[in-house]
Amino acid sequence: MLEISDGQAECFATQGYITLERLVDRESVAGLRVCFDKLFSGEFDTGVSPDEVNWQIGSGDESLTRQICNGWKADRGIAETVLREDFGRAVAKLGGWPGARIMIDNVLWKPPGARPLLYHQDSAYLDWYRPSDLLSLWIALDETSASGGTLEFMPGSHRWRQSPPEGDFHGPDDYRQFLRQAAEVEGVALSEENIDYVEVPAGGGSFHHGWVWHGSGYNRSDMPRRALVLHAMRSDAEFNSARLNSGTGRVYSRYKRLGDNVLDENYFPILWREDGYRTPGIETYLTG
Ligand SMILES: O=C(O)CCC(=O)C(=O)O
Repeated sequence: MLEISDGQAECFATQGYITLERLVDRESVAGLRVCFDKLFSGEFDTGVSPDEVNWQIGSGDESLTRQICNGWKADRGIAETVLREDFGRAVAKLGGWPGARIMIDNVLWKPPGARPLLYHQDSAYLDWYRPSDLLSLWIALDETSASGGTLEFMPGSHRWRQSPPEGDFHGPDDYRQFLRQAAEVEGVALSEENIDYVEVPAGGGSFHHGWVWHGSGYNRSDMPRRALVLHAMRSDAEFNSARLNSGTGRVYSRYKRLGDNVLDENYFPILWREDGYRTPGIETYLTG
């Protein structure tokens, strides 16, 4: 069971992220790696396809980071981790929220030699729901290092101006281009010493704020860099009907109900809420 201390919550509020050495145990890491193999081979156990399948064995560009979004709908092994109640509680504590629900998951696999992922602020893509707050839990399934293209953060940048999304997310030539621009606007002299790398054993990882600048570089190691990400929103969030086609809303507004703005719990289940509520269908789903 993950517990977030007050000290960790303070650190999160200051930096916009925290790093933890252990989020899931060794057995879960091994199980999740098998789920990754299956998902990228097109084996979807539940019969439901993930919402975004950006890479498959045989057709995917080998120089890019492999990505699938909402692997939890296709694979109960992924669901067991990203729908964990204690993860929902931890996110809610860090965000000061009444509860947390899953927005989407990301299944990410950066093989040796693969290109970077662009520095960005997650929340810039997310005004299709409101409050549009986001908090993410990034779980490493391999030991991570700066040279292996691990996740990196600009500390304190969640307090910077909010920038609109720009550029290619996958494999840009200059992955820090927009971070540099944002730093200049803030009057911050950016150097390598400013950057904080998430260097953790397999099973460790980080939590980050929706507005913190982050990205990741080339994988110059001979090891894969796999990560499972839970992107969570507030339990009381709703669709923003004026912005349904903005950012990733182009994909996820398909789950909007006809008559209201409620985020349906079948697609955005509540992991934890302060009054003890958790979407009942989660347990039914996990037991198959
Ligand atoms: O794993 C990465 O390199 C990027 C992940 C990311 O952008 C995120 O979790 O928000």
